[in-house]
Amino acid sequence: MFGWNGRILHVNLNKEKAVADKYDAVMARNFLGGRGFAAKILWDELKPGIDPLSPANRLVFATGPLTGFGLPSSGKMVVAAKSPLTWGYGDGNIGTFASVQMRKAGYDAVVIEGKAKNPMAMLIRNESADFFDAKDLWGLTSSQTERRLAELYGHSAGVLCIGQAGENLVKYANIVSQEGRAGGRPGIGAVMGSKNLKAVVIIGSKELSAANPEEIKDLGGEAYREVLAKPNYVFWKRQGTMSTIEWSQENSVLPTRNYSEGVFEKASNIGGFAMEKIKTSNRGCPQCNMTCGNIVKDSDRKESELDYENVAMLGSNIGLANLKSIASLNRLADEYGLDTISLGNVLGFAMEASEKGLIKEDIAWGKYKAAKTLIKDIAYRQGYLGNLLADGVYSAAKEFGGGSDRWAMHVKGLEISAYDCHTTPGMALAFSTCSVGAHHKDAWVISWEVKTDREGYTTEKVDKVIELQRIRGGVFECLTVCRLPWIELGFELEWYRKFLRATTGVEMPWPTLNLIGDRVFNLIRAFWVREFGDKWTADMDVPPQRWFEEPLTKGPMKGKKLDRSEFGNMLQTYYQKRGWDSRGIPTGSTLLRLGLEDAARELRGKVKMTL
Ligand code: PTT
Ligand code: SF4
Repeated sequence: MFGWNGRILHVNLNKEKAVADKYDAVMARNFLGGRGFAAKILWDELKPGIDPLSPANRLVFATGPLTGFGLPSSGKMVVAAKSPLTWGYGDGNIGTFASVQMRKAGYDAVVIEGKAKNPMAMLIRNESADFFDAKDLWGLTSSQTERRLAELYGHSAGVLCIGQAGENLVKYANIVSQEGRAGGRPGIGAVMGSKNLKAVVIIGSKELSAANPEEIKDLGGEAYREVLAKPNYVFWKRQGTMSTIEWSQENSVLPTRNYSEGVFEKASNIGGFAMEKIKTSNRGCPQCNMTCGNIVKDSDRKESELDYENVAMLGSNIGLANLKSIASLNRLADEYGLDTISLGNVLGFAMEASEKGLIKEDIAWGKYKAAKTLIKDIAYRQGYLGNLLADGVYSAAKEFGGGSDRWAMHVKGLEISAYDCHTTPGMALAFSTCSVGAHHKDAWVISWEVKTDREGYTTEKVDKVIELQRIRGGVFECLTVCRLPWIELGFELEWYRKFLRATTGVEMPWPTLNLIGDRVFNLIRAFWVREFGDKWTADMDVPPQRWFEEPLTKGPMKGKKLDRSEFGNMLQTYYQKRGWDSRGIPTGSTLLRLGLEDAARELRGKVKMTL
């Protein structure tokens, strides 16, 4: 095979052993890489019902056939496991040198099982895998850990590590790399912590084999130049994702005070232009020439990297309007290895519970110091509230009672990303049906939706959600390349087919790529259904009650909310188009059409299936 290394490294932490296994061209062509490989590995290797924080869970790091080549924004990888937050499939996408180094070490994925007896770290260097004591690293923040490891192995070594949140099994702990890139929202960092694994260092020095090395060189050069020439390039370098704050405010979708409103009275204090005034530099992922990490000095005079989601969730969603203070909270999240989206959700949820008198702690909207203390409590699971909030809003609502489940903002247990959907049914559908819970990654339909029939529950919207789930959740997550050149600068999709042909020698027309996207999406759905069995109903795919029950009270969309019955109809149309039954379970013929015979067989033994 060209392009793919054809090897996966299987690590067993109980035995402190690593063995490289080959996989064949059928696996490569059917699942491509990244999310496709992760889904297939987790489906094949996990027994349903296992505790995600037990040694039986698998932690998967997976790259794609473009990773490691000189191609734009291709330095990312998927980190995946059964999620301790949702008990379903979980993954995230992280920009890291570890992706490039893993491919150059000769692997396309690393799969880790078992649990080390004591805190441990691993060094993978080409054919060798060494396990070493990490008691000196345990308890350190992510940046302290990375700096120690860089002293030992050099700055170009790839490092994936956890902070204290992962060690303490906070259910939305993520994995951190390069002091500010973080991935694995559904608690993939907690899975790493449950294995007593503080860090994985990867160093590779092999040449990647490509079908057409000359073509890659030419295409790469041309593509990088094309990115630079895009009209929006200069503005993108200035603000990156931060300009979305102004966009969300203008369109009444900026999450404000636990998603009770879509406009924030002080949005201009925390937007892209405010950020530019305190910005010091740009940082980014490997292989990228449109780096978008906005580095600012925070209120503790330390460096913090700002993105839209981080600022909306730790700013407007908790009623905080001081950008430097938001940056400090964001830095703490990176240091502890806490997902900022879930963190902003639990903080907003606790503030609302405090306001409504459901908890005795006094944490008012916008109180920076209270938020800072609470973040530490969560990361260390200390105190009643810190420990409770470390399990996410779904669990906290059960404890708080008082109808708080109606404003616990999650789908399937994963907290919602930073878009209020009182007035955007299409985006609500995207959140409801995303493969990991409420994440915007599979279908960010909202930008198209607000420009078209904004409040409609149309078939066209259903089609658009599915189209995006195929491209973003499928092609980009399987190739593990960054989707932002396409979305933000209009870098044409056709490039990726050309890249794929040059690296692998395989010509994949769009229908084939879409089929792969559907195969992976359906396998992930089968994973969820296998876990939940007969408890799986269409209610798993429903957005939070707040959006149906409490209209917006401010801004141009004042008085609006979602319509429950229209949403239900739209969801059923989505199921029909996906080839799923009325509970959202793939039919036998859908699974067989996608070549998922295993999944069809196993699900038949678990739930009553439609043929
Ligand atoms: C992603 C989610 C996002 S999406 C953001 S900001 W965004 C948050 N970032 C966090 C952070 O930072 N620190 C932290 N402690 N927690 C964080 N949680 C949140 O995680 C990220 C970029 C961004 S910035 C986005 S949109 C795009 N996401 C991509 C994706 O998912 N797939 C893909 N093929 N390309 C993408 N390109 C963009 O990458 P999750 P990163 Mg991330 C500091 O992890 O779990 O997928 O959730 O990886 O390397 O930091 O790049 O406005
Ligand atoms: Fe990373 Fe941003 Fe570049 Fe994407 S555009 S690869 S997120 S630095």
